[in-house]
Amino acid sequence: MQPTALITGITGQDGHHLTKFLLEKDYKVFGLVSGQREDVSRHFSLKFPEVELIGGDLADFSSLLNVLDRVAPNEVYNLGAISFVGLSFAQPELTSNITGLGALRVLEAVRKIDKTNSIKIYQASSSEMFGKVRETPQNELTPFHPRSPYGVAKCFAHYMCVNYREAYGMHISCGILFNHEGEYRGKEFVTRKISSNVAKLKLGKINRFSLGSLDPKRDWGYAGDYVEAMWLMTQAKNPGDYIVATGETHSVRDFLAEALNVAGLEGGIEEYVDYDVNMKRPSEVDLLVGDYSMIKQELGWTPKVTFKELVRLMVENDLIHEASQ
Ligand code: GDR
Repeated sequence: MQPTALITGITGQDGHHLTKFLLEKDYKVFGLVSGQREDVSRHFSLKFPEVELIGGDLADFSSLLNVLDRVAPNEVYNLGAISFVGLSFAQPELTSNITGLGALRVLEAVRKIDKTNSIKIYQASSSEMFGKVRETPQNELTPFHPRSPYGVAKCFAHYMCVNYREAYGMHISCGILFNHEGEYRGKEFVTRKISSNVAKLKLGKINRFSLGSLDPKRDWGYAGDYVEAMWLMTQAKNPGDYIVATGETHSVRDFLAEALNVAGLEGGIEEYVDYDVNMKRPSEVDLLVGDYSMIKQELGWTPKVTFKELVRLMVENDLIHEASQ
């Protein structure tokens, strides 16, 4: 029988990649979309006409019950969240409600609907939970120390998943995903902000642009690689929590320098980039790098796209995109 998946946050970056991945595996894919974002849904439907989008909201428990009842999925991927760390400082309560309590509502709705305890759940946990890191690299046993309302909300969701797995024997897996980027990344995130502005510089549309601190270091992988890890977790006999990362770390400065290099822009960073104090976060995460040996050993997953390939892919994509605007 054709497997069925329900994806929350389907119109986001990971939703795009996961939808593509599951359609190629012949899944019937359903997506939860909030009614307030009709333009986004329309755009998504043009790209993936075979996917059925259903109105609902992570803030509304009854809508989740209705959607699950109607779809009767084999797998649920909870990717929906307020996902921009910077915004979470300005809207901590909304972030807690959607990113934190939203995950609990999904778990509780599945528990109510799933009489045979057969639905498998993937929860998008985050390296932001490590925050002020206690050890480097971070692994599945590293304690959490979140540094933003977003990180705190993700910790809440993560521990709820662990609790529902232990309390009710549900098949729930959390992927502790480190930063993952690509052509569908929103322009509020630093990698896409860099690739789109570097493309504009190259095309002569702008002369300079602004960024916050160039010092933070992240473990940047390709989102297209990471959705395979999500799927492997839902297929595994036993659920579990896994680090999904590349094992390499690079600063924002490194990403910027490589992007300028790909575009063939010479003269150094200072010639193109100003410092924007508004981008400074009240508390910052300085360095993240993940140890993905557990998922490699247990589920056979490894990242494929390298840092340099990722930067190239994003800059080349934006050069095409910006040229057509
Ligand atoms: P992050 O991603 O917070 O790591 O969370 P983001 O790309 O927003 O920031 C990465 C680092 O770059 C610094 N920075 C800037 N960031 C933005 N957005 N804009 C700037 O101009 C800028 N200048 C410097 C930031 O301060 C930060 O240190 C991402 C999100 O996708 C989360 O949802 C996800 O859980 C984690 O990755 C893993």
